[in-house]
Amino acid sequence: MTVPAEKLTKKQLKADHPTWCPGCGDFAVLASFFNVVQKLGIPHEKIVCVAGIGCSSRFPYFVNTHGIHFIHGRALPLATGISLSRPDLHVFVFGGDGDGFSIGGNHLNHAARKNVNLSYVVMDNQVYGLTKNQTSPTTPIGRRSKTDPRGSVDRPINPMAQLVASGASFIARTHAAQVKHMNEMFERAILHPGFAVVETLSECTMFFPGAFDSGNPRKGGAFDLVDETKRNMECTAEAMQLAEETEIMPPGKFGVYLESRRPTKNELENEWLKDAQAEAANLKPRDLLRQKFASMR
Ligand SMILES: Cc1ncc(C[n+]2csc(CCOP(=O)(O)OP(=O)(O)O)c2C)c(N)n1
Ligand code: SF4
Ligand SMILES: [Mg+2]
Repeated sequence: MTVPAEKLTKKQLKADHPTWCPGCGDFAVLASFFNVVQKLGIPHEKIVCVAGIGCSSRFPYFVNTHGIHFIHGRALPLATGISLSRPDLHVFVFGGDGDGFSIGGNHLNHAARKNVNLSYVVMDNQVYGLTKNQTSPTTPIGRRSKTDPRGSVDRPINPMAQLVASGASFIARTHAAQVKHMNEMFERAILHPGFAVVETLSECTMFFPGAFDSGNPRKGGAFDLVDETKRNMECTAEAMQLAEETEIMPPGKFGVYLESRRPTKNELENEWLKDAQAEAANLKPRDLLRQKFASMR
């Protein structure tokens, strides 16, 4: 990590006042992002925030960093390009359950399996908030919404199982009402080299209030943690077992489900680039690319 010239402050990181509804869980996620980035002292000019579309995806407006509020479900391919072309930057992706698991679901699978170096926070509220209450891919069966007035009939996806299956190398789960835990998960995700994703249960107080009370001790629920001392953190089978518990024994466990180290796409491409440059008289990457395109004509 590059050492910053001067200490980054929250004041420098804040931008517009968030336009979320009062009590929306996304406020806590934003506060946690400020805390962790400040604590880690990431150089201000090296931070990029990318998002798709949704209430949660409005995130880049509220932070004073490089950033883009992009196309619904397409934050990850854009962030992949930024991460690969500028490995010196810290690339963050923010979005919702609809953006990440529905319209952007396929991009998620591929960015994860390629182990692109970035940190991705999915603010899962189990509903489409921005478009005012439609069923999302994580909405529980039976929940009524504008698209399912008699209650959802479709089996929801299991986000943790999907992330394990797609090959993400760091997978964690937290709750926006558990600030200390959320900070810890974000910090570990940022420090992880590779595709790091944190599913953050973040309540939509407007359309799905109480959705995550079962994981909140202040609301009578249980916030049970993954016991890392009893687990092999690199074992996908163990991670999958924890993922299944989120369905069999809801709300399941919170914490790091998987933390494994394998070469990132950034590292592998860099090796390829160095070899290609050595063979081509140290051409600049853009000239190498031109040469490649010319050979395909
Ligand atoms: C291509 C495209 N399809 C549909 C939409 C409409 N749309 C905007 S946000 C959204 C869903 C957002 O849900 P989610 O990602 O869960 O974010 P939340 O608002 O809940 O934070 C939809 C369907 C769009 N903007 N673009
Ligand atoms: S609609 Fe829901 S998700 Fe969107 S800002 Fe309001 S509370 Fe948050
Ligand atoms: Mg949502």
